[in-house]
Amino acid sequence: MTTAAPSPEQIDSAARRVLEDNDLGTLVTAAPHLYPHQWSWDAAFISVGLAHMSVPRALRELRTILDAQWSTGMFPHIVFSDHVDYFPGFDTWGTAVAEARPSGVKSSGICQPPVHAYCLEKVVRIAHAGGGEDASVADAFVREALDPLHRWHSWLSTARNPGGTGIVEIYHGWESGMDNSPRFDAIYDRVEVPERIEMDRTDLKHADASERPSDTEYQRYLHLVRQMASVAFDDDALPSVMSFRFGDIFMTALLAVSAESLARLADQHGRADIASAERERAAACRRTVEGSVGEDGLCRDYDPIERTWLEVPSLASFSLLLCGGEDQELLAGQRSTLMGPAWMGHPENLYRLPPSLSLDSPQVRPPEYWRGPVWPIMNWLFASTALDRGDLEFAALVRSEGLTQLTDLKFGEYYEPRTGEPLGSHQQSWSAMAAIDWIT
Ligand code: 9WN
Repeated sequence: MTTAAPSPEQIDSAARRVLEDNDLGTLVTAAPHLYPHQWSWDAAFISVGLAHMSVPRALRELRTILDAQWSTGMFPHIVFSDHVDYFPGFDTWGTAVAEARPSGVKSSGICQPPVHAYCLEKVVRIAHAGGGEDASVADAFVREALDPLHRWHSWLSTARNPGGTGIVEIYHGWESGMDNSPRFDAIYDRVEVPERIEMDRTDLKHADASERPSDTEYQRYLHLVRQMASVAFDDDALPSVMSFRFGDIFMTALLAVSAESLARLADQHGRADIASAERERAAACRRTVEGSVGEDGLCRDYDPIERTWLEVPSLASFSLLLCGGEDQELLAGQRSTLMGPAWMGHPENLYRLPPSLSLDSPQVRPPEYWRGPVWPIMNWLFASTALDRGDLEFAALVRSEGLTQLTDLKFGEYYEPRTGEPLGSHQQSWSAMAAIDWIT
C-alpha cells in the first residue's frame, strides 16, 4: 500500500514546526544539531519564513543580525548562541581581539552573501499584506535598518574590492556560502598548512563524513582563520596576509539584487541619498556580472592574484539569472543552459531543479555538499529572483518540483539529485522557510 503524499497544509505546518523548534528566542539556529548558532545569510532567508508566522519575530531575527554588525560595516557569518557543541567556536575564531566586533556579541570574523536587504523587502511586503500593526512595526524597523544595510553594502564595495575590479573579493570559501564547491579548488590549492591544526570535527557527529568536507579541506579552512586572526581581522591588512583570495561573482550578483531592494526601501522612506547610491551600486554590480560572462555564456569567478577568469561551471555560473542584466540574449542563454540536459534537465535527475554542479561535471561528487547536491534554499532563491524578473514559467517549475522534493518532510539541508535522499542536516531552517514561503 502506498501512502498519500502530504498535502501543502501538512508540509506547511511541518515546516513551521521546524522554525519553532529551532527558535532560541532571539535567533533561529540554522539547524538543530549541526549548526546550533545564527548564520548570516540563513537568518536573512529564515526571516521571510518567520514573517508568515509572526512579523515581529521576523524583525527580531533581523535585529540580531544588525546588533552583530562590526564597526566596519560587516555582518559576521556566525552569531554564536550559548551552545558549545560546534567547531570552530568563538574561542577558535579568535575574534576576541578584533576591534571592529561589538563587544557584547560573540561572532565569527568573516561574512556571507548579502541577501539581507532582499529578504527584508520580502518581509516588508508580507507585513504590508497583513496590514495594521505588522505594517507599522515593519516600517519602523526599515527606517532603522537603512543605514546599517547601506554601510554593509558599502563595506562589500570597498574593503572587499581591493583591486578595484568591482567583483566582491572573499578570503574564505565559507564567505561564499558554497564552502567546498569546485569553484574554489584552484585557489585552495595555494593554501599550505605549515603544521597540523588541532581539530574537533563536531560536524561529523551530526552528518555523514561522505557528505561533508574532508579533513584536508578543514585544515585549510582553519589555517585561513589563523591568518585572519594574525592581523586581528583588520580589513586593510587582510589582502596581504591571506593565501586565499577569490573574486566571487555569485556574491557580486547578490549584492546587485540586495542593493536594488535597498534602493526601493530607501525610496519608500524618503532617503534619496541611500536610494541613489544603492541604485548606482546595483547597476555597477550587474555590469560586472555581465562582464564576467565567457564564450560559453556562463558567468566566471575571478582570480585576483593571477588576474584571470576562473572557468569552473557551477550553479554560480548562472548568477546573471539572479540579478538580471541589459543583454537579454545572455540571460536567455543562461536560462536555457540551466534548464537543459546538463543541469536541471539531466536525464538522471529525479527532479528538474538547479543542482550545485552538473551531473556531467568532472568534479561532481554527490553526496558531497556543494559538489552536486540540490539545495532547497538555492531552489527558492533562483525561483524567487526569476519571479521578480517576471519569469513566471521558470519560477513555477522550480516551486512545484522543489515542493515535491520537500514532501519527505525531512527538510534536508541538501538532496541527492538522482535519488532524492535528504543529506547533511535534517530540519534545516532555511529549507523549511522555502516550503513556508512557497505555500503561504
Ligand atoms: C560553515 C549554515 C551554513 C550555510 C552555508 C553552508 C554550511 C557551514 C558549515 O552551513 O556552512 O559556514 O560548517 O558547513 O555551506 O552556506 O550558511 O546553514
